[in-house]
Amino acid sequence: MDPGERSTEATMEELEDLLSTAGGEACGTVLQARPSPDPKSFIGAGKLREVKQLVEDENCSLVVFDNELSPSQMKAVSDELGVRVLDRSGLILDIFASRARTREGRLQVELAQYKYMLPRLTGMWTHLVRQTASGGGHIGTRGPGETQLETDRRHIRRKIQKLESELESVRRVRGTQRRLREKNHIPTVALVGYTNAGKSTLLNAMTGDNIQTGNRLFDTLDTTTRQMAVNGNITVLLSDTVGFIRKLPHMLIEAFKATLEELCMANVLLHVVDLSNPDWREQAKVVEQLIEELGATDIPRINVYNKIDLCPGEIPPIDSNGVVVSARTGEGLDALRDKIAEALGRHVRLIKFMLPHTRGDLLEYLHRTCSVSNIEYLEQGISVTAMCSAEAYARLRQYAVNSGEGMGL
Ligand SMILES: Nc1nc2c(ncn2[C@@H]2O[C@H](COP(=O)(O)OP(=O)(O)OP(=O)(O)O)[C@@H](O)[C@H]2O)c(=O)[nH]1
Ligand SMILES: [Mg+2]
Repeated sequence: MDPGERSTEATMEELEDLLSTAGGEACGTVLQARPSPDPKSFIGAGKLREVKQLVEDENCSLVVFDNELSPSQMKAVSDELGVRVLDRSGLILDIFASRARTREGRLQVELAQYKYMLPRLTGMWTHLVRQTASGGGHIGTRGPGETQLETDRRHIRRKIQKLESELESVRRVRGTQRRLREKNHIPTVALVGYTNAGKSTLLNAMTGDNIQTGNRLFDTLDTTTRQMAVNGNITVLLSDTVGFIRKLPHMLIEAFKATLEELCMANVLLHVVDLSNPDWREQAKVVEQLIEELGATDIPRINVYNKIDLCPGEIPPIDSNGVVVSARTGEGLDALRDKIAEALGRHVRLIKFMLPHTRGDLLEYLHRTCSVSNIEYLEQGISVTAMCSAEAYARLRQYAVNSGEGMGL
């Protein structure tokens, strides 16, 4: 088994957190070490009996597997245990479904759910048949045969297509908004990180905003973008997005790809790490892998080691790209702003120009390529303040009042 897929005490603890996030309560945990999964029942007949005993003793109504089971394994296990069986992906999908707020978020989750359901259809039908048969003397009635199953498959495929095209049109709108932002040349900084690392809390602390945060997994599903003043010279857009987790179901990554692609458009990534979690190194690795999968490795990155207020004693050595902060107490946030300014400063800078009245063409150029924040028509010329790219600065340098030093020119 891929080491990333292996269950450990840490992943089981996380599974319990996921379960309570979904509104359940764990009544027992079974961990098993075996070289490879049993093709039929995943855990093997002996272990299955042990789980069945636990289910009966504790009167459990649901069994959740930390690993992904094949549809037939899921059915075999559920038949044997006589209770509902979910795997980690199914549980995460369930949480996402309860959290999605925006139209795009809801469409994305629904799409992922249908994709998850499609190969599992056979098992679900049999389940249904068994229930009706035992529930009310319908013996002899014909169950849904292959024809029914095929109709349902077709139905779900059509539903998937419909969702995909609805998503497409929602995204076109967002694409327009993004192009508008690009046109205005406002640099963007995106927060990424493991779920519960403190991304939304950090966004609130940096922008004075009040978006929802919470000590539960997957609190944020939709992208939120806010303006943030990095310093007197630079204003950026800071965006918060869905958190990552180990073994994130693939259909969710696929469904959320467009939301996540926003990350690839950012000028700087802030990777938020929860330093108070004993498992933070592993979590950071998972995030690194997903950043790679999304093709965002080339974007300058700052590692933000958060929740330092919860870490008594010595701080572990961190990389030179890193900064230690507490989104709760505000400690280290100035240092973080400096780091962001440093990372961005090579690309954009707020410059004040004094243009001759005769150079309306340059004013037009600034409007077209930069974000202009202030214009005053004075006797000695037109005073313009704009967020400039190195290119724009180079072109209008002779009229600049302040310097664009350090922009790599
Ligand atoms: N003590 C302490 N708690 C923090 C800090 N930053 C965040 N938290 C808490 O950690 C929990 C998670 O914070 P969020 O900001 O919701 O985390 P997130 O990364 O946005 O999580 P998801 O949206 O679920 O991915 C909340 O209970 C916060 O109050 C910090 O610096 N110190
Ligand atoms: Mg959040």
